[in-house]
Amino acid sequence: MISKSALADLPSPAPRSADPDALAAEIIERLTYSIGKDAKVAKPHDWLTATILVIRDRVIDRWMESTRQTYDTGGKRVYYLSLEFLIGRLTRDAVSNLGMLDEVRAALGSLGVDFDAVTSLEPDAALGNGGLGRLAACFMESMATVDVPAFGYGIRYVHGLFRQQMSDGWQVELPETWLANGNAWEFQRRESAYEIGFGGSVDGIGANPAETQRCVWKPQERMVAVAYDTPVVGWRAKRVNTLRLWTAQPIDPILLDAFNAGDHIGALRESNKAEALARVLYPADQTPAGQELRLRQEYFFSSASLQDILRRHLQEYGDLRSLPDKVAIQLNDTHPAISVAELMRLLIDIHRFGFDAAWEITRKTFSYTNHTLLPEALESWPVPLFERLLPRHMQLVYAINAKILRNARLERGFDEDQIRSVSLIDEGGDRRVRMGNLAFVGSHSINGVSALHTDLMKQTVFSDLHGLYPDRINNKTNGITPRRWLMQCNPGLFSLIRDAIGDEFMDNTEALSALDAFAGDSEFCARFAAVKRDNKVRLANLVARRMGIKLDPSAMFDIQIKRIHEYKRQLLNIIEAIALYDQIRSHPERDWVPRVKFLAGKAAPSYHNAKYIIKLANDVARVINNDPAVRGLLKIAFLPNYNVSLAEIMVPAADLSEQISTAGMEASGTGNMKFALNGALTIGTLDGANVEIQEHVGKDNIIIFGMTAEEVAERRENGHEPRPIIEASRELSQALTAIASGVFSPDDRDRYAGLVAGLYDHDWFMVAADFEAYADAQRRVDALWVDEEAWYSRTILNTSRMGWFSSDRTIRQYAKEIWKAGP
Ligand code: B1N
Repeated sequence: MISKSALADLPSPAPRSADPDALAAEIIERLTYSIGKDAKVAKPHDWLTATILVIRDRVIDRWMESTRQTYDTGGKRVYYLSLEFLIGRLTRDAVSNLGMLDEVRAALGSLGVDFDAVTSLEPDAALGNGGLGRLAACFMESMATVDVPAFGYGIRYVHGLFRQQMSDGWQVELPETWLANGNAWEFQRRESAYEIGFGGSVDGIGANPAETQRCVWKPQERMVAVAYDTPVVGWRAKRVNTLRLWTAQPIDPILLDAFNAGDHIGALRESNKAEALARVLYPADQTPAGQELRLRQEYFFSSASLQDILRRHLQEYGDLRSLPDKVAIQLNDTHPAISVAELMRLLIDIHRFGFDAAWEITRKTFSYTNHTLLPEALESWPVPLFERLLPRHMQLVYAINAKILRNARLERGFDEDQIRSVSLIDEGGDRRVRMGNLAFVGSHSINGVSALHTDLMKQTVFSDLHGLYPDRINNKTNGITPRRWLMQCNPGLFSLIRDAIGDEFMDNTEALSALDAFAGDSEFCARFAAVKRDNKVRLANLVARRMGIKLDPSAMFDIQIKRIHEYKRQLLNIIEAIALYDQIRSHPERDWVPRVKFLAGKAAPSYHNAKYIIKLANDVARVINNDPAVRGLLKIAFLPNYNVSLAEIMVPAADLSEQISTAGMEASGTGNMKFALNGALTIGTLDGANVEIQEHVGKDNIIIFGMTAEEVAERRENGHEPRPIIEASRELSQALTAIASGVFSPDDRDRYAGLVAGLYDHDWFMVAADFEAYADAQRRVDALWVDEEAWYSRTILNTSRMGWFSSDRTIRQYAKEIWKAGP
């Protein structure tokens, strides 16, 4: 150990330089002394690791400075609890935000190494399913950028989201192994380790033990959460925050007493159980996993994070009463909602607070973001499972519920229906703990992720809770980081914009609005078009290389990329493609606009219909792409293994962005924002953030079609009858007949009978109901495409007017209105 007085005299290293020669020298040094390779025989992955180590030093300088600053100023810290962080690659983002792209490129170039080739070897950190996880990643970057002291807390899954392989057009899931070759961006923190318990029993204390008073929980099973930290660099490296991911370890690598007693296998069983906990991300988007292991994951990372937060607060301030003044905890959906009960437990059982005082601290500290209203996506746990795994938390949930219901009944005059709906326990059928209600009552702020979604939250799922606590629900429309989703993924557009309007937009995305003045400038339109074309050539080359499909970059690139889900209506897109195919063959004399329809996305492994939609896309693509009668006017490509890195190539190459969910079902969407920012026109429904995108870009610069959320609700209410609608549309019935009769599946003619029957029987997602409107909208798109200059002028106005959708804006709103933190 080092004495305190000696600590004060310890020297600090000199900050690292950004000079290319110094960088090159250090890269060689790391190659030699950290990796043990001579530059002459170094492999590309060795260069990548050496480069990361050198960049990392620069990040660490800023990281330590940020930490010091938060300690010195006593600033409030924000903790973002999320079971998912869909980060993608880290290296280029870090270099770019450090402002060292040119220098690092030059340094590697001087050593004969290509920066892009080397950084593309980095595996994606795919610790998330889709929009919710990617939002968490954008928020981490924006919190560092706008100078909010923040920690992200999550799980260090050994296997992130599965790799999707296509086998004869079917999705096959393969394990993803991002850590297989190590991860130079993370630091294990052995000292940040906490015990996590499961099961066992609860003892009261004293003569008349009450659940609301201090108890002793004796878990039957215990494990340890150990922290791994990854630095998150903000724009211009003003601040570097921490993403802290927990891994599970057995209490003792080998339970020594069992081992000594000769039970070697029994001793290692415990260790397997611990390590299983953080092994794999649940691949279900919007469908709660429902398995015990998932609840274990949720509790494990909630408890570890809260213990860490309380330890840090006590060390700094010595008293937990000031917790809400110094700590804001954001619950990313209900996945960490057990935190509400866990903080109560820690305050009451460990830190000896009374129930009411603990409840006040809890509510002031937490806030909760809801990301979906789909009934099947709302998390709830069977009471028996909850009770067995977390007996003390079950008591606290009952105690909280009693308090809430008493208030609702006695002070607010709630009737039995309202009581049933605000209760933390769902009593209909098997009894279940409702995590949404727990998160709601345990938070001072509950936010939706787009204006429409927030309205619907008030009207539907949370209407009675909203009646009970009318000032808690608020809106924070999602955003995306313009660093990754413009500057880095679209360098051509980035420099074109810079040439036109200068640098201000780099620090204030809304300054992009200066581009409005260029929408009528034909020379600028031509340059904008040239950038788009380069991006399309790059994507076409990728498709040729990976799939052997030849694409014409002058065709319209029409792209739908997102998780495969019936409410997102990839099926509507595919059916329209079939109808267009029929039209082209029936009317070869017309001037058809050449199109390539791109689709990509993963299906939850157990989602039957979603997997059939993928197979259908591939079956239809095979038939259309090989039919000489379409003369290449229509091509379809389903790109395998959609992930963040593939999105970074596809988004800048899009002419048309498909955002066609059934109105009322997509909470926000964020892909919609990425495309519009990069100069694609949107074809979409009035759903999620599309509504606000239309308000910003203007009605003439977006193609809206279909039923509104209100109309969908009304139609469902009154009983939707799809059959007459289908029969009234020749195009639609022809397309459906073709699918159902096996035109695209000659090897198995009944393959799609079920999928098509669903449209005739109930059409829950309004595919049939919206088909005509969608097909008409697509022909309007064709008409717009023909006037090339007008098209680009519209796309420029999209780029120009999307600045508001920066996640910097979103984070500033959270910081000011919910967290009361930051500058
Ligand atoms: O969250 C995104 C939104 O932009 C999307 O519209 C929304 O669909 C998405 C359970 C979810 N909502 N719910 C989930 C993910 C995983 C899981 O296990 C639910 N994802 C969303 C960001 O706000």
